[in-house]
Amino acid sequence: MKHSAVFASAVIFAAGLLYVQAFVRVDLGGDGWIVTSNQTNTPVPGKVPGSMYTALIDQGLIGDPLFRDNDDNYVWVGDADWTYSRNFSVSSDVASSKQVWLICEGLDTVATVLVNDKVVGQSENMFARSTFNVAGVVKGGANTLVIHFTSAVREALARTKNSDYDIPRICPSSAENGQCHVNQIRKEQCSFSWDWGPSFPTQGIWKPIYIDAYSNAVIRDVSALVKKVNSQWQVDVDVYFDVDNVAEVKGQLNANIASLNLSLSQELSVSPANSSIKISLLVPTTTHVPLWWPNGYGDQPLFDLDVAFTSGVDTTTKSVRIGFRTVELVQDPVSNKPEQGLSFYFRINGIPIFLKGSNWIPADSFQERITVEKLRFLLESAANVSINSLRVWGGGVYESEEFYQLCDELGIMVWQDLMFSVSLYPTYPAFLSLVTTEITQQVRRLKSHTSIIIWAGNNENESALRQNWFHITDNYTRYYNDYVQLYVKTIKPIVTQEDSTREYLTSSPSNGKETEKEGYVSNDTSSELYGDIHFYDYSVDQWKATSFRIPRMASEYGVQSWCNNESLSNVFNPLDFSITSDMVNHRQHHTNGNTEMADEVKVHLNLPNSPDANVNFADFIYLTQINQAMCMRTQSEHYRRYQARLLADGRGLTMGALYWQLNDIWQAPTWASIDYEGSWKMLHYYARTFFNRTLISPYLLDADTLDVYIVLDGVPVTEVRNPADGTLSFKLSDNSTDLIKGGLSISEASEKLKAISGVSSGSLRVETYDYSSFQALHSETVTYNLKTAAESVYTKKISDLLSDSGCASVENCLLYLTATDNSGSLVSSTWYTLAYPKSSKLQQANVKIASVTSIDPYTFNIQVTTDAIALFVWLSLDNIKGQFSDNGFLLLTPSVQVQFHARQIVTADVLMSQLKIRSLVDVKTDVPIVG
Ligand code: BMA
Repeated sequence: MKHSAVFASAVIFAAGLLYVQAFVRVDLGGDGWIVTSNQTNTPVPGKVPGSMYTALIDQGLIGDPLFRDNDDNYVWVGDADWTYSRNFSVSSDVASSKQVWLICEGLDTVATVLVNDKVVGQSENMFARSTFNVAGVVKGGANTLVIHFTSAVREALARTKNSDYDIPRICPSSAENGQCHVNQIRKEQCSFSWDWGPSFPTQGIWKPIYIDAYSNAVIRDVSALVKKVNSQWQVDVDVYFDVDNVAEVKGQLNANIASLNLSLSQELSVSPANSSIKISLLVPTTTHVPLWWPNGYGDQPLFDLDVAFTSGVDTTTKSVRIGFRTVELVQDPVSNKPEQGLSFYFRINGIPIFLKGSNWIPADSFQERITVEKLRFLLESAANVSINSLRVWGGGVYESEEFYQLCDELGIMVWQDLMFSVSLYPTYPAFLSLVTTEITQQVRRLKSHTSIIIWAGNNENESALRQNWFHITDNYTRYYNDYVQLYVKTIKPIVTQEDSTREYLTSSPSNGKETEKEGYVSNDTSSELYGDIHFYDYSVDQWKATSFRIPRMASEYGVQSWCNNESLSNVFNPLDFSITSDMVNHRQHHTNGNTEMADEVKVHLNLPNSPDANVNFADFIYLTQINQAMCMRTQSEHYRRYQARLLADGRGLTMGALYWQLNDIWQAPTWASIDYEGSWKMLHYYARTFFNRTLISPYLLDADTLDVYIVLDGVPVTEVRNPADGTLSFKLSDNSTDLIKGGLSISEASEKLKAISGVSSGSLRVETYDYSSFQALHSETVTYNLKTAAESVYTKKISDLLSDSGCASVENCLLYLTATDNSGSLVSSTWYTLAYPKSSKLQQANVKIASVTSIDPYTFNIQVTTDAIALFVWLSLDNIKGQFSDNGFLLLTPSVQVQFHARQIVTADVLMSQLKIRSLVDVKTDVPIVG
């Protein structure tokens, strides 16, 4: 326990040398807690933040919950009731302060709180802060604090009685192997299991807990919204005080953005009835304010805004970091024909921006294990492959301060769901009251973050209701009314009141404005003409561009693959490494997931059939990762290609591709691109190419025609309307007037224009290779000069391609494509096989690591050699963590150099001894390789 004078000095000598205690915070986090349960008699030491699972792990009382089927073995842990208790002491000055409050930033979830054996309050929402008045209860000297939690599993069941009708989803699918009724409690919804994660229904104290003692008033929250009003930046600041029990407190409020030389000071009087204030800082138009840009568009300058309130001896301060940017969600008719629908895209600083990104799920079942380093690694991994946006998915948690700070710093735009997912929810008054507190607090906490661009009420609940996922047989109206009650009547007014700078969508996916028009549950929730869609269809061929829809935005789409083989070593026994093992089945939470993956592998790559079960499983993992990477490459490029195209039926102008999902919660087969051990799956390496700033995108327009697009990102585009039919299009913005109209200053506009010159024109070279030779059979070069950010620059009949190049058949050849700018520098490259690898006439390539040389203790050059063209060349390491500059790549030359960036100090020799390499032909299948 620490006594800390957080804001101002703890002790002040006032007139007459009177000894006065000012604001004091007593931190009750860290060690010193005892955790007990009604199932075990042994008290164990606990930590805050923490849960009972990590307390038991730390004492060796349970093993690794992620090991094999320990999620089953430890079901009892979630069924028990757990108590956290500790002693603490405070000085008599603290105890006798006028205001003494126990602040719990996050209790998980249903809890009764006692101080010195007296119940001081209850809490039942993991997402809300609870504050308890402990004046007169806390004594100078020794005190006790006891928090009794009840089993979330049993509590969820008990709460079903609060409604006189069933509220599905009642239970997860049997494959998900989890607990029921999680929608009844305000707790991380995936903690009862999900289709990518285990059930660990935690209890504990997952956020800071402390006592605040002061005399008059304390700033509890500060939030800021940055706006542009009549070309002038304005920072609206809300300051919220805790000032209970006191009639009126007078003081001085100061708000200050030091680096902009901007401050405001005013006398203030706060009272219980009047406990918040709004102030606005106007940035003089003469002050240069550098803009915040999404990743790939510019820098992310951030500014500290410090707020202080001094009243008598109390001075409290709070700071937030802000950035200057505007955000708009544009939903305008795409043409004069109303039936063609509305656009759906984000404009940042006046520029339409294509969202390239993924979806974020909780990074661990036990939130206390998520370190800033882990967050930084995952978010930097995202930014490093040109991701500019992430959706914080609605079945997890409102993420930590550090998460949003990192997104602010990295230019990752955040689509923020509210925490409701794949379920209907209760609407009895006490539930709505919990939600009201939660949403108010969370929007206030998060809205200062520059990275957040949108709020969405839930994940997929509109679709679930409309498409009747839960097989409701009667009284649809009742559930519809509940839906509207929750997301429209309760949440919407709070979000719009709290945040005037961002839109609120009731659901994701939704049809945006059209959803509103249709009473908030649209007839066709996955319409391509409005809003966003989620696309999952495991029955279509996802290596074929024609399999996909053409929406305004795809905020989820994905296919599964297994996590990296090495990542299973901590959680599998040797015999588990087999396609048919119980554990392989146990880790799969998506119904038929392993079969689906096998079916997809069979269509594109052939199934492995090594007689050695371990080898066979490793091969299967590798093949599922190839399949996933290629499916997501095909689909992501498809969306990027459609950003500047509007079809005659109104589809097109697709302005976002967020694949499902970025990260993992355990070592298992899931949709993630980075596995739980922090190992990049092949998909993550592929994202670097398919989200590349200059993308070369070859695809089959139809069975006989190859088409190649160049897609640009990070360049300013501007909207244009065809005067004849009102058709909306985006063109590369080639004059500063467009940009100045959009809100940029002249210098910002000219800087942005530079981003276009140099990338909008150049040459594309298309080379045809026969698998049997490193020499190109044929090469063709075309020049391009783009007027929009995505254009077809090369189209050719496959038959012409074969005859021009002298290639015998599509099975014999692949294409290698490179783009160079006008000065001849390479700006992008990619490859494309004309037939699926399963039928391609690959050679038996012998891929090898020739040498490893160290550049510094973390960086190594790896020389890779081959005697034939090799596909999906995969480098891996058992125990050394790090990333390769490329992986899963095509080897088209006898030798290439790849870099390895280790996340630990390692030597070249050790690396050399541990590195493994393989390519597709190393997989033993029924079908022989035809040379
Ligand atoms: C979507 C998501 C998640 C789910 C994923 C994969 O429905 O919103 O709920 O995990 O698909 O099935």
